[in-house]
Amino acid sequence: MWTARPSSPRRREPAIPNRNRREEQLTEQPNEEAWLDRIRGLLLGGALGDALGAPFEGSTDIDPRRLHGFLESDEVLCWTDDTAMQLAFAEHLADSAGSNHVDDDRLAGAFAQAWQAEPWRGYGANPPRIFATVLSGADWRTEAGRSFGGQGSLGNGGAMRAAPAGALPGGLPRVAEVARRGAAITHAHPVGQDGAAVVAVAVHSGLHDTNRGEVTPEIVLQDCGRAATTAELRAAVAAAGALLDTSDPAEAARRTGNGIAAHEAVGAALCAAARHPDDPLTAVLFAIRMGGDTDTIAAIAGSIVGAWAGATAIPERLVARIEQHSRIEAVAARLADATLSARR
Ligand code: R7I
Ligand code: MG
Ligand code: MG
Repeated sequence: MWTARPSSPRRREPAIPNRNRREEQLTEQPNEEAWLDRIRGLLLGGALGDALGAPFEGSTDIDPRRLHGFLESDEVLCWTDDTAMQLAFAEHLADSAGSNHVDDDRLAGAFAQAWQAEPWRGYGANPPRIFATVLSGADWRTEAGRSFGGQGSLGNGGAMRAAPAGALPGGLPRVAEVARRGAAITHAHPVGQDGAAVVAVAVHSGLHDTNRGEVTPEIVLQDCGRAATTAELRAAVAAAGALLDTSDPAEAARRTGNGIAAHEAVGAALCAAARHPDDPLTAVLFAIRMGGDTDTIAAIAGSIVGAWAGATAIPERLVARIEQHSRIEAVAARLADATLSARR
């Protein structure tokens, strides 16, 4: 995304562009080849983080030897609900990017069908109930609003699938809005939706670094902070920004949290991404070593840095190990094509 950070990172004074320059950066027409590489990075980086993190989900103390052994093995990298939902969202956006219109009922149907086809992917407690409502033809909006005593879910399930919205044209507010709508199908709580908006904005902000090196993690975090509408997500973005020089994942996790709530997982993922903006694998490994909801934190970090740095920054031997990597490549090609065409 930008020129490599030194191995022992130093705090840099960010060169924050003025608002007009930032608008210009975000609307510049990307190069076709670089765009495809970044969209491939978005989806493959997310699947990589999900699959590498999955065996450690819920652990507080990550054994580095076990993580290293898994990384060096030949095992297929099997992903979970995070990637299943991300792919369903990406496919929907690829189909609708041209019209720049998201049909909430059709999207709800796509999520529900992906769950019905593979209910064993490790879904959270609440979404399957809402997906069953969708499939029965009943009102899923009411069902989503009923969750958790009528406040809706603030889990990270909306955020974990939001990254593809970052590829859409139309600017940061549009991207944030689509991500919120994608989350709202299962997550009626404002924090659940705000987590999704912040993830999509992080992707969008870094994807548009057409003159590589101009957009720093500080600028991305500033865009994220502007997009956040809840105190929880504003605090999560600020926590990630304060941890740019922290090399200890456990210490970082103590500051951001690493739980299943959207603001904790998103804060942790932003921290890992901002620490390693040029290297999706290192960002993913940092995220896993933060512990807690490891598949989700690493999936979000992998999507963000994958989008910033491109798939060419992910080791090929790992891409080859990702379950259904050819299908993921095909979805990426469709999303890249649709989002680029929609800009013309
Ligand atoms: O958010 P969601 O889709 O779960 C995603 C997680 C990721 O880690 C995936 O990898 C997968 O393992 O699941 O599912 P939800 O059931 O909506 O939310 C997840 C959990 O967050 C719930 O089961 C609750 O424990 C908790 N939670 C809440 N707790 C109290 N009050 C969510 N919302 C609330 C709340 O409002
Ligand atoms: Mg999962
Ligand atoms: Mg998880």
